[in-house]
Amino acid sequence: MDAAALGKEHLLSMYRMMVTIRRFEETLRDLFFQGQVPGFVHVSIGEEAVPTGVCAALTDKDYLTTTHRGHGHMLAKGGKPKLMMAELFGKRTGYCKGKGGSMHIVSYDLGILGANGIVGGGIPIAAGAALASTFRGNDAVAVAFFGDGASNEGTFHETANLAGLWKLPLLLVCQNNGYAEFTPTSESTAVRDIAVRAQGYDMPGVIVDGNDVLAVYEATSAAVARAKRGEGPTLIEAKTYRWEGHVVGEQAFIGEYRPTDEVEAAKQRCPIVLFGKKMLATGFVEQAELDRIASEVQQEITAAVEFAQTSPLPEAQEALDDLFAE
Ligand SMILES: Cc1ncc(C[n+]2csc(CCOP(=O)(O)OP(=O)(O)O)c2C)c(N)n1
Ligand SMILES: [Mg+2]
Repeated sequence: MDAAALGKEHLLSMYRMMVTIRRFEETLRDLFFQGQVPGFVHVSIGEEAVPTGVCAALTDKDYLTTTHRGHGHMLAKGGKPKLMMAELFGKRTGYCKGKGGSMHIVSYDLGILGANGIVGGGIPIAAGAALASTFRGNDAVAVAFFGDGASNEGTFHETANLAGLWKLPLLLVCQNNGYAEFTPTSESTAVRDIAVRAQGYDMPGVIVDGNDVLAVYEATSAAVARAKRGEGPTLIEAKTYRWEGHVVGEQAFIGEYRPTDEVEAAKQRCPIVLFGKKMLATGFVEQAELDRIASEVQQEITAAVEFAQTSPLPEAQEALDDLFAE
């Protein structure tokens, strides 16, 4: 895709989002090691172009579901770093009053129908939102983000079948980072390209470079347009790589299971660096502007951490509030 055609503001907002996701997760990882963050933390460092490119093609009224590795999707759909950080700290100022945490964060106002600790659990939920959108006739699309591992779950195949049959306005976005926990995709998945699975469900299957934010944006825009024309779902496989472990702190119990040169090669294709270079090449973005964005993002993340650290924990008597529908 021609970067210049998108316009400077749009390009810079995507750059800012990728840097925000990177700084948010690097900071979160460091705070986890300091013992400040409860529970498990799964970061998506190296995968930032996928949530950024997809969500740049969505509107406020569109929906998404995400996974245990969902901070990037939340931020890219409009999540505020300070409300997210507070949630991850278990504080009552967070998105779910501190009761959701990293893997169960939700914001209905933003169209975020939930992160999900159950692999593949969010996929049928997004299909439900897409079906509701057809009943309401409100032109909204739903996106299910999931991993390569989740594409082997029944929830993926059952949802893809109904979505293809009913022509739902659904985007199935498989963020293929090469591993499910500690198992390489090649040892768990019968097909080399997950996108080919679309053929079985009467929808297009698109492979995209998941480290190229503009390529992700372009593929998503085409899938959104198709969905809005009533032509049904699209499976997008964004090939990327996770730089860090499956879960922060895993080195203590699992050790290294990936070849060092594989990880290093992936780091040479940093989506933020690649996009920065592409923008500089257009000639209307200066390095100083990119530096300014990085420093503004750093300030925002620092403020988010302070907000989280100084916010109160929920009271014990609130433990059962908001858990059951009226
Ligand atoms: C139904 C279910 N099975 C197994 C697990 C354990 N588990 C958590 S994450 C994960 C790997 C998921 O891999 P993938 O879908 O590729 O996502 P990634 O972690 O790479 O982002 C597994 C097996 C789980 N949480 N839920
Ligand atoms: Mg994976």
